[in-house]
Parts: sequence; C-alpha cells; structure tokens
Amino acid sequence: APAMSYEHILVSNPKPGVGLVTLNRPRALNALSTPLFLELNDALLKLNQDKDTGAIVITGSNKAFAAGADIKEMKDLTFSSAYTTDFIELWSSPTSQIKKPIIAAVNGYALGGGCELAMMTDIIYCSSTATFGQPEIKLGTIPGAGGSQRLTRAIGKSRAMELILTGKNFSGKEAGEWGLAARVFQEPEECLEEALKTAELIAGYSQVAVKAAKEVVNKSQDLGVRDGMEYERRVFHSLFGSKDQKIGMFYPASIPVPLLTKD
Ligand code: CO8
Repeated sequence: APAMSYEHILVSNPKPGVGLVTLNRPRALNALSTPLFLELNDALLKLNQDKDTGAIVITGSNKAFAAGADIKEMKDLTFSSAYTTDFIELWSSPTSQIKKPIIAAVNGYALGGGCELAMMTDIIYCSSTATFGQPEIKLGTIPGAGGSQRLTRAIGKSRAMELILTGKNFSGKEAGEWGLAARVFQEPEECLEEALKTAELIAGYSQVAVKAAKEVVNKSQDLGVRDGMEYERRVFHSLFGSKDQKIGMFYPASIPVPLLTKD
C-alpha cells in the first residue's frame, strides 16, 4: 500500500492486498469533522487507485467506531452556509467514488454520522460491544448522510422509523439479527481480525470480477429487478473478456490465486 501519514486517521497494510484505515481521534471518540473526512477521502481514493490493494477495512477504537458528526463543528452552522457549501455532500464519497470493497469493523459507538459511515461501506462486521444509533432527533435535527435511506433499506421501515424518531440506540446483536451487520463477534479484536481475513480473501480474487460484483450488487439498490437482472447479465457477459475468467475456469476446482492477472 502507498505510504500515507495523516493527523486524524492511520493507514496500514496488515495483510496482503488489504488497506486498513483506522479512525484516530480518540479524545473526541472519532467524531467526524471536516478535516477527518478530507483525510479519509484522500486515503480511500489512494487505496482505490493502488494496484496492490484489493479490499479496504475501516475501523475505529474499541470504545468508538465514530460517535457522530462533530457537534462542535456543527453547532453554529446556519442554513445559508450549510446550503451554499453543500455541507456533508463530500462525506458521501466513500460510496460514490470507491470501487473496491470496503468492510467496516464496528466496535463501540457508531452513532449518527458514525452509523451512516458504517452504512456507506459494503459489509458491516461488528462485535457485541457495538452500539448503533441515529440520535440526531435528540439534537433537533435528522440524519444527514444517508441514515434515513440506508437504515430503512437495511432493516425495514417500521424499525428504522422507530429508531430515527426516538433516537434510541440499538446493539450489535440487534444489528446482526436485523441484517444490518453481516456478522457479529464476541470481542472487538475478533471483529477486526475477521474483517481483515475477509478482506484478504476478497483481495486474492480477480480484481476485475470483484469490481464487477460490487457494481452489480449496488445496482440492486437503484434499479428494479428486471433492469437489475439485465444489467447483471451485461456485466457478466463482459467478464468473458477478462484473462482472469480464462484462468479461473481452466482450473475450475480452485482458483489458483497467484495466477490471477488482474486483467
Ligand atoms: N462530536 C464532537 N465531540 C464528541 C462527539 C461528537 N459527536 N461525541 C463525543 N465527543 C467528545 C465529547 O465532547 C468528549 O470531549 P471532551 O472531553 O472534550 O468534552 C469526548 O468526546 C468524550 O465523550 P464523553 O465524555 O461524552 O464520553 P462518554 O463515554 O461519557 O459518552 C457518548 C459517550 C454516549 C457516545 C457521548 O459522547 C455522546 O452522546 N456523544 C454524542 C453522540 C451523538 O449525538 N452523535 C450524533 C451527532 S449528530 C450527527 O452525527 C449528524 C449526522 C450528520 C451527517 C454525518 C455525516 C457522516
């Protein structure tokens, strides 16, 4: 992975093909400020461009994934300045610009913008210590970075409506039962370790196929089933043009990872 040094995040390469981004504002429980998000976007874009990186993991600390958008930064914001600067719009770039899979390893608080950041990723792993929530209503506001849309898609309207209207937190265990998190682990360390292992597994596959797989699954969120199926089929057809498909189907029992060409 490319060498990167930042003030509010740490970037490392703990396993082959895996970029790990650790939110690192411990004294503010990883509250998401504009400077933090600019660094996060920069790191994600660099990992996205890096040929040796096949998958990305985002995590926080054992106490907090991220306790929300930085309240101190927002408290004096006016409508005009939020509107004219498109406050928070750039925070959605983890989903719009990053084509490599991102796994969130969530331990501790994932509240407000922290919960939304987790939902911007492709797969959520959490531990039973995780606390999710969209508490914005308690601050006189509403989710602003996709919470009302993504939480509703993930866990259904009635549950999402209850959580967003009451501002009540929910547990890592509930996140697993409701399908927001793909897997729930006992301990934070296990959660991160398993996220890294999954990322390493994905990073070993054909980058062309992985990119296509993420793209078509995400299309299911925007298209109806008929258009989505057609889109999937077109992309499926296109993969017969890749070298990795030829290699992968020549050795059908097990894909010989080192032979994949990224082509
Ligand atoms: N913003 C700024 N600072 C924060 C935040 C935050 N969201 N959360 C915690 N901190 C700071 C505290 O101010 C404190 O700093 P200091 O010691 O300087 O006062 C430090 O982190 C430690 O926090 P606590 O002492 O409160 O720690 P506790 O263990 O007692 O409590 C809690 C932990 C329960 C998580 C508590 O800190 C809390 O309730 N935090 C606020 C949670 C919240 O309301 N989050 C939602 C914010 S609104 C939002 O996210 C809008 C989304 C808009 C879009 C976002 C796009 C991604």
